[in-house]
Amino acid sequence: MHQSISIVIPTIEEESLFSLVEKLRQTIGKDIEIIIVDKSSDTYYNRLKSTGAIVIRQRDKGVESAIMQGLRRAKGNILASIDADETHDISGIVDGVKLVESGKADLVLGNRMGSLEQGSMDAYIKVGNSVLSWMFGKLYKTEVHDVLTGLFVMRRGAFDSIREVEPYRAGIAFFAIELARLGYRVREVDIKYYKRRHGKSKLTKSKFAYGVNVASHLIRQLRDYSPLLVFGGLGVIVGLIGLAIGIGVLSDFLHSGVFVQTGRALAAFMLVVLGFLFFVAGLILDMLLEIEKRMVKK
Ligand SMILES: Nc1nc2c(ncn2[C@@H]2O[C@H](COP(=O)(O)OP(=O)(O)O)[C@@H](O)[C@H]2O)c(=O)[nH]1
Ligand SMILES: [Mg+2]
Repeated sequence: MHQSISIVIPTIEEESLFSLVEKLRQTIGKDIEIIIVDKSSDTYYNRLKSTGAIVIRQRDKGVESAIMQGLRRAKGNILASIDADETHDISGIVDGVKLVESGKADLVLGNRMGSLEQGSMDAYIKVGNSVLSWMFGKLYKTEVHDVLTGLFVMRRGAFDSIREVEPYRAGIAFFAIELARLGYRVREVDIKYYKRRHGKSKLTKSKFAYGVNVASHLIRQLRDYSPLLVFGGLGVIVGLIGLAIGIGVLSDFLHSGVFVQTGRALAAFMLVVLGFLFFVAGLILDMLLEIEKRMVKK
């Protein structure tokens, strides 16, 4: 490899980190710069000295902030990050570096979704991740399947344009969103995803809240320029769910001749009304935005 590579590894007491560092050096090269951003006990921190890597002790919280601190310290032309728990296949870094070097991408995400080891990812994370990745894809017109991944490779120039941005809680999606909105090309490479062998997840107390936060950052950007798409789309979805429930209730009534499903009928009615209100909100916001645009032009 002719480019210099820096790899940032965020960790909270991860036992797997030590063998990961060894493997990275064996696979990618002895000369890679490894930066560990650590938020663990003193005992663990002292053990990190044996890795020969640069070690930063994180004072604040959050994996995004940890990775950001590591990247700011990195000297390489190509920057990468990987979780310390040895769940991500390091071949993703090798393939990602190639893609960045070829000039085809500025940020490469490791896509785990096509190759999940049994029991490595809960069903609801799979669904949430797919929905968020779909939203991201629609918003930035790039096909990605795993915005919640823990592996990426990034071009130095791309990072330099976001190095002062304050990280928000969205994991690696934070980097993907910030770069994509500036027009940098986000691509992905397929990787295997393994089950955690040691310890528990450290990321957050509630992955659901975390997912909602990622969604809210994505929606915030959409809302800023396409309220009709966001609210209108939401209105159509909610309205259709209401209609589907309503049709179910109606067909039961027509079959049996007795009307018993008052609760479901009420829910259906409310969803249709809510859908309609969302749609109207979208129209009004869209109109306001149009007026604002016209005023700016004048
Ligand atoms: N330095 C640092 N590392 C973190 C923090 N939160 C998570 N990590 C590390 O980031 C990686 C991903 O976290 P993990 O708990 O595996 O998340 P999950 O795979 O989504 O369950 C692991 O290496 C964690 O040890 C944090 O606040 N600071
Ligand atoms: Mg993990």
